[in-house]
Amino acid sequence: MGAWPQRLSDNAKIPEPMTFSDQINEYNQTLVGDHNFRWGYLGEQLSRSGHDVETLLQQLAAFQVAIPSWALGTGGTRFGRFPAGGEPRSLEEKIEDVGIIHALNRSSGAISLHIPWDIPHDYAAIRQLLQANDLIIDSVNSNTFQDQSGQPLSYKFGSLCHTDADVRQQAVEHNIQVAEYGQKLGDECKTLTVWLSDGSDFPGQHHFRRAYQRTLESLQTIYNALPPDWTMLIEYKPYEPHFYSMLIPDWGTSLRLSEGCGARAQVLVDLGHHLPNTNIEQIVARLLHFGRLGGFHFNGSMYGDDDLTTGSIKPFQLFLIFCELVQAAQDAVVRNPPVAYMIDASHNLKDPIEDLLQSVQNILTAYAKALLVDTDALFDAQEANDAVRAEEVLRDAFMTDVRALVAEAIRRQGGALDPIGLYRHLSIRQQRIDTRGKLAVATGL
Ligand SMILES: [Mn+2]
Repeated sequence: MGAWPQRLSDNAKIPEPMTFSDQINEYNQTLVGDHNFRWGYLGEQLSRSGHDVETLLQQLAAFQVAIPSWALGTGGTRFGRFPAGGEPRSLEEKIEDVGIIHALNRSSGAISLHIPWDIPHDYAAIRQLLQANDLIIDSVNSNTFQDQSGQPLSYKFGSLCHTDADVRQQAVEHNIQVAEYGQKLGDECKTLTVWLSDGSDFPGQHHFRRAYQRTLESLQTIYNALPPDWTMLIEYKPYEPHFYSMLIPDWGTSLRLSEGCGARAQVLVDLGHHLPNTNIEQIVARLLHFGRLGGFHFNGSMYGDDDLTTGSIKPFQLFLIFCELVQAAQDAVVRNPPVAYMIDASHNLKDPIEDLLQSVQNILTAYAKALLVDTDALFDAQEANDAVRAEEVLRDAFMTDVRALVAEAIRRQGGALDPIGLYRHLSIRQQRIDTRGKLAVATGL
């Protein structure tokens, strides 16, 4: 059989539609001259200070922050909600949105899934969609802070701490089921995050010690039902939704509960879950020292659990937290498992995708600055009780403008030099509104 005669010359081929990667490259071309100028200067400055620039770029490239499935819709308060339009209506559309974020910044390659807001139906199709978007689902979150329709027993007076053993059993089974959903979503999903809204609103309402003991036993039952390679993260929060006492108000309680479960139970630090001016970096250092820091929920806080953009209010604190993480990673004495990094924010004014892009950019910036700290000089100053010198070492790194370093790390992985700029340039929100509708509202909060 002979070959078909060639009818079309190469020049006459119908042009392929531009891929997203092509669009990123085209956009980067418009910025690369300016970027190269700034990166050339910074790279030289860092090399002269003794940094291995290639190592810094690799460390930044390796850093991934999971995007929560509940943050892709516009947040709100109990007073109102003002959706951006074109919000993802299904898990599939949420994966598409995270896919855009990851394509733009190459640093958001994982999704933290909320059950029951995002229960998968067709597992094979979800796994395929994840793969097509270069994403994984790395963790699942249970929900015993709301009553779902058709749920036999109410969580009004608590879940894992409840006085009624049947309510506790229902909450335990829900957590085990959430982990089972996770197992079907791929081998990368090995983390169950438990945040309890359990607490009391009035003095005398709870028997503190009995409520704690019931919670411990419930958590132990969940922990023992998890696959042996799974981690259970226990999150704490000082107030809200209850305003007199929360069952797990602080890191000490989370730590004690995790120790009571086993080695794969770990503490999760949510930046917004602290009273104003709490020294979070010290908490992080303590947990690292005990080998119990399992996960992070990034957000920004002015007064409480405000869920503002990470790094928007206290960038220096975010940097100090990363200093602890970086120093612990370099310290052979520290026996802490890998930390799961996740965003847990939902701003009520911004386009959620832009908010997430900003958050990741701020996180990478804080991390990059922490990588620049001259730890030898810092430790010397600490040993010599030279408070001024120690602070200057930190400030020297913090005051360095690392934006070109972060941009270069993202660019080398195929991301955009200006992720939000390109997102706006391509009118992606408008495209979402056109396809999903102005009134499309995300499942979840
Ligand atoms: Mn959280």
